[in-house]
Amino acid sequence: MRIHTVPTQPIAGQKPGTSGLRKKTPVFMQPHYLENFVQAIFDGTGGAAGKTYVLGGDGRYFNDRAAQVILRMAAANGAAKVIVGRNALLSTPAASNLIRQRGTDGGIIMSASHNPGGPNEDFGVKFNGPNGGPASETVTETIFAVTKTLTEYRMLDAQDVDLSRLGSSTLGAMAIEVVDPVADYEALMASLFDFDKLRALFAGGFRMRFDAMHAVTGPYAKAILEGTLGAPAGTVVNAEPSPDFGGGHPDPNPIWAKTLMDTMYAEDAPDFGAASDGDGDRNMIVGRHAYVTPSDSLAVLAANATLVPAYAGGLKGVARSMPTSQAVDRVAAQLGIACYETPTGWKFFGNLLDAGRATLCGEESAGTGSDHVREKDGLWAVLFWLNILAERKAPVTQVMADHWARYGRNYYSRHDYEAVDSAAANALMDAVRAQIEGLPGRAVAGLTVEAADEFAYDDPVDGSRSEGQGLRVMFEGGGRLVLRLSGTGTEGATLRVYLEALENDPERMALDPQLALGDVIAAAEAIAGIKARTGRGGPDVIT
Ligand code: G16
Repeated sequence: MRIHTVPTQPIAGQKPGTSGLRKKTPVFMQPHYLENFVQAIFDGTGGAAGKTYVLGGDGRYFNDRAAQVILRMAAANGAAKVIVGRNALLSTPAASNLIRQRGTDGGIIMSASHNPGGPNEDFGVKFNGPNGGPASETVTETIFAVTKTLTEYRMLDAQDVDLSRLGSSTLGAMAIEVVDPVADYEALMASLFDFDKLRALFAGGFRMRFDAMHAVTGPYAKAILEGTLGAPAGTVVNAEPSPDFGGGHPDPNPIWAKTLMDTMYAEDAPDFGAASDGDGDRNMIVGRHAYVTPSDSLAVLAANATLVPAYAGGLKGVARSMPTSQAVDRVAAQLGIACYETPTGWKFFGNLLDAGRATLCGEESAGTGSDHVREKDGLWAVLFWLNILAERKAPVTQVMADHWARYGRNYYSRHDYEAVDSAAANALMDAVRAQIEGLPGRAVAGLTVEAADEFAYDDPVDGSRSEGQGLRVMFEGGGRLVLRLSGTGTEGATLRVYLEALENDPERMALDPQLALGDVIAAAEAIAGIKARTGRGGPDVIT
């Protein structure tokens, strides 16, 4: 088999965002586009020669073709071995686990996460390092720098590899091992949670609905929930991964998982509902008639962690992204453990987990995880909740009511303005940035600003500094407004407005969050002039 050195030119705009490079699929399918980026990954990480990688993706359109290209390029670049999920499928947390378990040099994950898939939707590629986590900003900056000077890439002249059959083969001089995408992940879950208790829970008639949203967690949830834990057949719905996610938007929130919400708010609702996203790292938790926000979910997991075998010895610390509500901070304070505040992006948790400073991490964007892998993990969060419910023998509504009674309630919501004109979105951020210094002490919409800044993070482990990570305004009484532009969108700019209000009055724990947040919403409009600047009457998505 011949190795070709293919001449190419730098392609503009290959800058990885919050989590890898995400673009419209037709962009990724342009000549040289994928190839340039993959070569930049290899070159930007010291070359592929002699290295072992994990490869898999969420099964979206172009996943299968991209996998063959990446394998041929890995072989041409001298990689020793690639471990691939069957049919090039691996959920993001399962890939993270394989990278760690097999002690590989990293992995390439093909996914645009919760973004829709299909010939005209989104595709993405990201590199995870040897610790199993998304590459740090330093590494992604190096990869981006390489894309700007690239003049050639290497490609092996070879037929497609049969990725449907488990086992070992070779591609040129490179070894390929096709593995069951579920097996190692399930073994990991069994080592963390009390599977006997969970089997007993389902045997006792506990009813659950898991919506896999036609995405990658279908096979995982079927195998673990219905297969191993004995939940009745039909517990997992939309379980067959499809290249366009059944035409849906595989983002587990009350808007995109509306059918699940309808089921969970019906008269005869099951006891517990959950969903996961395109690549299986996000989760949504909903009890009977009780949606749990991701921020509250993180706080509940932290407060109840010692009920779960893996965390019975207590937590070393917790971490949340800056826009995530401060509910977990209150738990950490009572537990007497550290609570870290990081920029948005799972990559920022890696150092804290590696250094043993944090055990649990979470984000408002429906991600929760722990030191068992270096990615957020959707099904893990679901099993964590099930383990807590099995121990506490209480419905989700009760768990939440008890939690708020003890710690107070951080009402929370995120308003998204999608596909906004980029210049208008940047002008809005600039306008707020210009006000920041003068805000403290000012009264806005009935609230008094206590502090305001542009968030910057100094990593306590490696000393690196990340600036420009969102504008935040803190109000007296614990309320907060955060504004930032998304780093995962593929069209224009997405403005995210994060809203939070603290309530300690036991009589006011069951308000409609949008009402409870009324003052903060009004303050956001007064400070940022969102309607005028975006030309929108209101947010596109409220979660
Ligand atoms: C990615 C990152 C998350 C981040 C989320 C939202 O999630 O892994 O850490 O919170 O994007 O980012 P943004 O607000 O910039 O759109 P995923 O699930 O898309 O990989």
